[in-house]
Amino acid sequence: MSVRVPSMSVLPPVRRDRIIAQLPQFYSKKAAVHTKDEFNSKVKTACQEQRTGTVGRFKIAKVIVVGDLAVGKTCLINRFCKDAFDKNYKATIGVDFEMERFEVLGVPFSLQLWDTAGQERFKCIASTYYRGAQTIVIVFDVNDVASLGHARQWLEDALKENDPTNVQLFLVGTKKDLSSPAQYSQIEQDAIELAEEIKAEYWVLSSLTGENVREFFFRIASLAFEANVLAELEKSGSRHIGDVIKINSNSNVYATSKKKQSNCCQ
Ligand SMILES: Nc1nc2c(ncn2[C@@H]2O[C@H](COP(=O)(O)OP(=O)(O)OP(=O)(O)O)[C@@H](O)[C@H]2O)c(=O)[nH]1
Ligand SMILES: [Mg+2]
Repeated sequence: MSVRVPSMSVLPPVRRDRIIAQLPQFYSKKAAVHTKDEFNSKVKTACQEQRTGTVGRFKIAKVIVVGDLAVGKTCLINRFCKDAFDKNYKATIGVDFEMERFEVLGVPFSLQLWDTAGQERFKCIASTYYRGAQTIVIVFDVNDVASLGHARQWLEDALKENDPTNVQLFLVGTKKDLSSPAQYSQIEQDAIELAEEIKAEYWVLSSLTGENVREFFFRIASLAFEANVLAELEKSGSRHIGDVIKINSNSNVYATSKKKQSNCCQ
């Protein structure tokens, strides 16, 4: 008996509330991956001209979510993916993952969200799933200074499995709803300082109320998408530079394809 594997073309359309047409803005200017108002112009043009290479066909960005136990990693993912919130704590055992499909500038793009265990005894299993991440989200609880103190260690562990120059980092404070403004502003100062130092983008949110959750994931998806398209353009650009075309098969005349060179990365 043959098994039919569904192709990408039979996937249902992307949900209307997962369509991104504008670059979502950062949370804090002091700690942002970048502070531009719009998507990179090369990326916008490539999307309009459908020159996004593997992005749009089968590109999936892997996102790993790490941090101390009970800081709210699972609740954060569930709020975004299922619009649900569970007030009872159920520790994640090892890892779990969710797929989220988006459409960015008219191009399909997916995030694979890996929810990892914060408990020490499951850390070993969880860390085997860190490899190949394009985005690392380090979560801490804004009501728990120790969880922010451990952020650096989580980052170090996640980077052991990944190329630091090729990942986007986010430092995220959760449970804002439980914090008073005075308490919160103190820890925020420290968090922004750390984010600046490790070159992470800083966010604060609440999975209970949903504040900033959607904005945060839209920002992750957009920045990962932008980086992926730029990498595709760079790849195709470098291929074209060394490209030679045999212009006369009967002679030994070869020429560099000027046309291809001038078409790429515009
Ligand atoms: N008030 C409030 N509680 C939250 C929020 N996010 C999570 N919680 C609670 O914090 C507890 C832990 O949340 P989880 O999401 O399970 O924590 P986790 O980081 O996944 O924990 P591990 O899987 O053990 O690593 C649960 O009781 C949640 O209900 C939030 O934004 N506000
Ligand atoms: Mg969990």
